[in-house]
Amino acid sequence: MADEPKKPAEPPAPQNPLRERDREGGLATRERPKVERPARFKVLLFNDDYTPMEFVVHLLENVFSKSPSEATQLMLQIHRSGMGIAGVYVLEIAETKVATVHKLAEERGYPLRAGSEPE
Ligand code: TYC
Repeated sequence: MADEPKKPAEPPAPQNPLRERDREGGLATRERPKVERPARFKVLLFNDDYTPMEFVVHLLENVFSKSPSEATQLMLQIHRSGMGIAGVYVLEIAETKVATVHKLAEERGYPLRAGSEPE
């Protein structure tokens, strides 16, 4: 066998790509994993001529967690202007609130309408 020149030993391969990236990035420059804030949706309540004011106040207190005075003021704002924002939520919660309003109103025979739209 001919004498081959000895190659210097290769450094061990990185055990996994993550560790290699950590070493290169260093603590100060490491990327922060981006966590998106989930989209938010306004739940709107619409005025009508038939739903009793007390029922709307009751919903605003019990479905939308308003205080009695907030609920009364918001109901009057909807009554006067035609529409108001009952709350702002992530999509699934907003849709559930809308469905709850429609269910409770329909149970009483009231035509109250709610809807949701992106903030
Ligand atoms: N306009 C209704 C009335 O006079 C009260 C009302 C307020 C209804 C707000 C719906 O979203 C509403 N009885």
